[in-house]
Amino acid sequence: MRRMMIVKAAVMAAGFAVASVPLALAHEGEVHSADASPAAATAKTLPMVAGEVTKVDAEQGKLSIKHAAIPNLGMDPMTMVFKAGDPAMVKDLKAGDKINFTADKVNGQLTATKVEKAK
Ligand SMILES: [Cu+2]
Repeated sequence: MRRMMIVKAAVMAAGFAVASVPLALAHEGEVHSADASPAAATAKTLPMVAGEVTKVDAEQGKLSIKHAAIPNLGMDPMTMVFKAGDPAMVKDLKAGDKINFTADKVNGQLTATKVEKAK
């Protein structure tokens, strides 16, 4: 039971849909999760990623961020839209702000879960 939870967390951290992991793959999943145990740990402590806010959509609660690579999402540097994890983010930020932030998939939406202004 516990092991399954860990496998699931590792898969989610990798950003894959977990709805239908076939039971036949459970064994491979175990091996993989052993390899990826550091990744499972980062699911709780997400890596800070450097970025620059390019647009703030206060109405939609969304931020466009030109971001560096996001290891926990397997994402290369790019500019894209994130849901603001906290409504306060769209009030505190403006285009051009340099930030450090954490990103994760929350309810299927790529979300900036924590944002700090860079100095
Ligand atoms: Cu991206």
